[in-house]
Amino acid sequence: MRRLAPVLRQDGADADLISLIKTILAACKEISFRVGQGALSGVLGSTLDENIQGETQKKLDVLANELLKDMILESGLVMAISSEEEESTVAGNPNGQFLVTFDPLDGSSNTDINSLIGTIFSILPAPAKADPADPSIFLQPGTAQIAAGYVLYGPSTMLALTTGKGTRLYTLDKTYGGFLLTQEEVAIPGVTAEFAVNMSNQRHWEAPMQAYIADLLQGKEGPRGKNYNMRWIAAMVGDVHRILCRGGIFAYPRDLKDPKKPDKLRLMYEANPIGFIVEQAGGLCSTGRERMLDVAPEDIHQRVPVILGAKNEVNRIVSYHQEFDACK
Ligand code: AFP
Repeated sequence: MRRLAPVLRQDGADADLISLIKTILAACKEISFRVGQGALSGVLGSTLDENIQGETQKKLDVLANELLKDMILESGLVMAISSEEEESTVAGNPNGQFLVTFDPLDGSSNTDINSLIGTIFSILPAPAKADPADPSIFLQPGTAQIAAGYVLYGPSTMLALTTGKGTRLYTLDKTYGGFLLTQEEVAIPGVTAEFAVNMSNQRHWEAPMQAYIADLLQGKEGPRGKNYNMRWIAAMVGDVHRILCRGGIFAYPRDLKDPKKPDKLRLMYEANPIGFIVEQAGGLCSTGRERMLDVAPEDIHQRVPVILGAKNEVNRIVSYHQEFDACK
């Protein structure tokens, strides 16, 4: 089985990018070990603190964030980092050629139930001669990403990674201590019969999403003429990994539950890196109204509606939004 670095070199990644990715993965290996230890290493449960998102921080959120932040900054390769767990960006090497934004532990509500969790990261170019302490250097569209990946902490620890030459899957070989290539080319089928959405929010969704899911739920007696199955892992990395492995559609749509916070998922360190991975695997990622990677960021913790996966389904949901907006 092929190791990560030669595959990245074959994909044209330069030595500094490979070194940065290996640094991020070294932190993820440590996180994987701690997650695997679970209650044995006292990492379960919550702290008494809240993060910038107003969420109670899990001990593993804090541990994962510190590991990634310290190791990435120590590499000297990055001008600054931005994390879900950090209110503002953290300056690094003024001559660093990269910026890294990351969700240190996606699905942290799953930590205490031994379910799937992950780390999501996005690598952007650092603007030349920029001020490392200026958060606006991160406000680049998803199309500017140089690389993106997630590490899934499950029965095995897996990596999905793209540098713009397709999406590949790797598995952590805990004996050798490195990630080995286990799926060269990932291709998401255009059609599917499996969807993932938190149905408990249905009554709060906009009309286009209500209509789309209502069609699916009518099964073969309904307008889609076939039965659909539903899954929800409550960790985006877990639901997206299933889609990379066997197809499907995932949505965390806009809901009007709390008009002040209509969207849940974060653009910079959830939607954009996952969108890059999904597009490079032949799928689509949209807000319902715009290609995710074209969204012009306004804030490092900006939230967006997310619809991704099988091309035909994403295009259908976008068309429902267009019809709805055209009637407004
Ligand atoms: P946490 O990291 O706070 O657990 O949130 C996970 C997440 O951002 C995303 O990974 C899930 O798809 C989604 O939220 C789960 O949201 P619900 O708890 O509303 O189902």
